[in-house]
Amino acid sequence: MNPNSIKTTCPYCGVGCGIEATVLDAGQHIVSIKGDDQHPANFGKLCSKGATLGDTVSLENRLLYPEINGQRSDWDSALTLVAQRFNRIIAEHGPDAVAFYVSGQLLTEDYYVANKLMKGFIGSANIDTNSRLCMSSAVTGYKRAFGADMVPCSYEDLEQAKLIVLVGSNAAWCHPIAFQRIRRAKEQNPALKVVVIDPRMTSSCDIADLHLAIKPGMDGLLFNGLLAYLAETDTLDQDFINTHCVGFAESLAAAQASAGDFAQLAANCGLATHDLAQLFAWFASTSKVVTVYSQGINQSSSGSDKCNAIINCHLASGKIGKPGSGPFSFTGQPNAMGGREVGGLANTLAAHMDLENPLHVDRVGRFWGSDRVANQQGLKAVDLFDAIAAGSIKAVWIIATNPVASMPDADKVKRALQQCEFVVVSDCIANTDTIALAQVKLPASGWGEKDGTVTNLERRISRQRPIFNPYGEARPDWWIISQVASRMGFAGFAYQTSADIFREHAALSGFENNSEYGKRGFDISAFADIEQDQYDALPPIQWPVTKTSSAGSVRLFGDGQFYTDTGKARFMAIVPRGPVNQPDIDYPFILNTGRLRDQWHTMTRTALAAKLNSHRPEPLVEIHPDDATRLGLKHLGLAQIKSHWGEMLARVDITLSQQPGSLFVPMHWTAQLSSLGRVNALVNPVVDPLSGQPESKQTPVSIEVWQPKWQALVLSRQPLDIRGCEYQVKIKGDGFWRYQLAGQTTIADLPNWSRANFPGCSEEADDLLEFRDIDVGDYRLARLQAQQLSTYVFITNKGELPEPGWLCSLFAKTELNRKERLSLLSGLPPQGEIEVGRTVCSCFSVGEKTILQAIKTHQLASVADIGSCLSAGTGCGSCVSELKSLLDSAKN
Ligand SMILES: Nc1nc2c(c(=O)[nH]1)N[C@H]1C(S)=C(S)[C@@H](COP(=O)(O)OP(=O)(O)OC[C@H]3O[C@@H](n4cnc5c(=O)[nH]c(N)nc54)[C@H](O)[C@@H]3O)O[C@H]1N2
Ligand SMILES: Nc1nc2c(c(=O)[nH]1)N[C@H]1C(S)=C(S)[C@@H](COP(=O)(O)OP(=O)(O)OC[C@H]3O[C@@H](n4cnc5c(=O)[nH]c(N)nc54)[C@H](O)[C@@H]3O)O[C@H]1N2
Ligand code: SF4
Ligand SMILES: [Mo]
Repeated sequence: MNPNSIKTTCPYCGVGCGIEATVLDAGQHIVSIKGDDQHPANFGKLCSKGATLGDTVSLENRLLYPEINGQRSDWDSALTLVAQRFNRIIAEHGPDAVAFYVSGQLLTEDYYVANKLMKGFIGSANIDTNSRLCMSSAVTGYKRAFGADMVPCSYEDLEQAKLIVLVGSNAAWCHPIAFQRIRRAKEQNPALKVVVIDPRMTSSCDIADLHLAIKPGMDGLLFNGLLAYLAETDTLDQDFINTHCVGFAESLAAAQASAGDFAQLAANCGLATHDLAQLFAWFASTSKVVTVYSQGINQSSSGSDKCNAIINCHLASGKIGKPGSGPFSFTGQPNAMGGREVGGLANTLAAHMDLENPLHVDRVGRFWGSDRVANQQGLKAVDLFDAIAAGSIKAVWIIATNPVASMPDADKVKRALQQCEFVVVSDCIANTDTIALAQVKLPASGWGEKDGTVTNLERRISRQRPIFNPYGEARPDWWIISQVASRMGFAGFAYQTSADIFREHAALSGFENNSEYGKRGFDISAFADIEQDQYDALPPIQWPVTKTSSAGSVRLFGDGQFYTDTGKARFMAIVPRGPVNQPDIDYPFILNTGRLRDQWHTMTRTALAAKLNSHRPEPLVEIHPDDATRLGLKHLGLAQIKSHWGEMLARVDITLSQQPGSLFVPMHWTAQLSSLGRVNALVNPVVDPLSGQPESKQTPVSIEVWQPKWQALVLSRQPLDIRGCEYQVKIKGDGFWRYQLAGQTTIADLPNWSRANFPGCSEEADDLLEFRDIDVGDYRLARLQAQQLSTYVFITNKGELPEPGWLCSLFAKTELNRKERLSLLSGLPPQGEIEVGRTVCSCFSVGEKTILQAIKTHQLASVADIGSCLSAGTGCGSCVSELKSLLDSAKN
């Protein structure tokens, strides 16, 4: 390890990869990033997002100073104002008139303090988190089955398993480094089988022996069918069921009643009988099975039941608590797990204690020194924003999440915040859809400045360590919250460092935690007295970590003991339900939403890295070719999608990976980067009655051609403020901005419109190249300054826009030659040069066309050949499945 480098953790997904960061220039915020060879989550590997973190830590877009009503302020005024307004509203309307909406991207220490303030001292449980939208159903599932929210498995189990079922998880894109561990395990042990259950064919199917393109929402039925099959084929683990579980008979009866006969079951799941039979036979006959599940299961109005339907099958076959086995919820955010530990959800208390248990409330009250600890559940996210809309919640503090973009029925959330009496937002970024609505903006320090801990999806606690000093006046979230708490008049928030908070959190986890009081699973009491230097040096470790298990715990429930009243695991009787809103004549398609490989959620940070913006540059809608043909939709044309709740525009991607009747749209675009690309404006606000998690994967929608009168590609060294077009997407490139535009109102005078919209392109400018064919409505304008391209405009009324790869590459050139200047007006590369096409490999910026050309010219036959020729696929490896598809398409 370089002696100047600092070990820290990636701030994106729940895999929790270790990073070694070396600051090259602190003043300019230049840092080199590499994977930490020693970190047990990734052993040195990073995916495209982790590897480009260095491109996201500049001052660009940072919120640097507190603001009140749009004016720069100072910390003292802002903190005092927040404390006073909250106190006043609580005095007038009671503690339930205020709320916090926080995030699984906070550090554990930030989260702990926010929860302590709201539940312990304000005395309301109106603190909910974006984790409600993410894994609250998984929490309900585990709590019902095990009596505690405990993820039983580890990454090691993926390597030891003989069958891995990925259900509702696109791990290849969403948990890339964990997925690569599975890929490697399969390479080393070809007998390891992988099954993907997903209505779409995703990149995760690349290593699958079997892909079950299930009818959307039918997973509960499928796993009920599996339970019935295990009973029928006598492949249950009766000993385990009898000794360690309760409720089996009822659960089996419910499963049998819903499943019906096998042919019927397969038909109801939309699957071929032989495929379903294959999965069932493999599950029944394989001793070591891990079922990995994520948002295709959780984000459902019956998500909790689906989780339990999966867990039931593992309990019934004894496939839990043993190496290579278990129901493994892949949580999404870097610290969703830490949030669960501190009790950051509106229906949990702290350290795995419950709001409705008077003994727990009393215990936490004594520990915190407060007699006003909340003793009933608060409002869950969708209800919480409804209460803001209804005016019963009058002040809200939103921290590290962007609900105007990520909540279902997002326009309603926007309206709720617009009319809310007092909105405070803490963010590290200055421009987000949510912070735009804040009266008070509080600048939080971001990744690279923050200091604390996170817990990854296998219960492993790792340190995030600071590599830079805080920018501007940005401060850690725990500091901001503690300051407000103290100014509200509460004792117990005088923390000096994050280590102070971690110690307290660890002590609470061990407080009255033994058989005399009822043992709680979450216990990190070994750290209750941790010294600052030990905390600073803390190596990654999996909880529980107690005095007797000080090395941490790889796997849970190996002893068959659970955390229910009886110590036995609970089977749940599941009656499967489909999505609440079904397609109808007006909205005949099911809209599925989710993630892309190179963007993180609402793009506030990943879109700062040019490398991450060219894999999928625009909001897109995936549709099956038959549906597209029927509706006259063209590949790369534009489409309007509508639901009962809202509408959007997206670029059409016709693909066989989508099943007929379904559409897929990524969740990422916001109003900051697109005019009409916010998919959550359309998503139904239906929730699971137990967990409150929204059904973000199934909304009935319609789709139709959106025919523009003109389209444009604009490239500019400076960001632009373009008016007067319905479709607009802004994309950051390396040294330039790219705009994809389209409008339905004919522009009467293209040259004048262009000159008015693009700075420096006025009549007088003498450094312009121009081409007009006004009859057909084609117009091009290029501005060269000191031989360099500074602005480029390509407008067409009837034709196609050029692929932008070659044009974008011109911004890296210090001087354009004559051939290039001439080619500018056609938009096509000069003869002899090829258009690189859309980026496939982000690590080495290799485009689709470059790869296809190389396959042809050099007769490349494998991913390894492409790697040695172009380096593509040899970095993070996330593009390997796309390289395989390109090899296949080149063959045909
Ligand atoms: N690149 C990237 N990675 C991320 C994130 C990101 O924003 N970008 N976010 C992180 C977070 S917070 C999370 S929660 C995770 C999410 O990780 P995942 O859950 O793996 O990701 P999603 O794309 O939301 O959805 C997973 C799959 O569920 C499928 N699905 C939809 N409906 C159904 C259904 O009815 N049944 C089944 N079986 N499947 C269905 C979708 O087609 C999709 O492929 O990703 C984490 N990792
Ligand atoms: N349709 C649809 N909607 C979804 C989903 C889906 O699959 N489909 N998935 C859901 C899921 S699983 C999730 S997790 C959510 C995610 O949705 P959000 O949480 O709303 O998305 P992010 O973009 O991650 O928002 C994090 C915000 O915190 C800021 N931030 C980053 N670091 C810090 C920090 O240290 N301190 C502070 N104060 N701010 C910080 C970022 O700039 C950003 O504004 O979206 C949900 N919404
Ligand atoms: S898999 Fe990628 S995004 Fe997830 S923690 Fe690792 S580097 Fe970060
Ligand atoms: Mo998530």
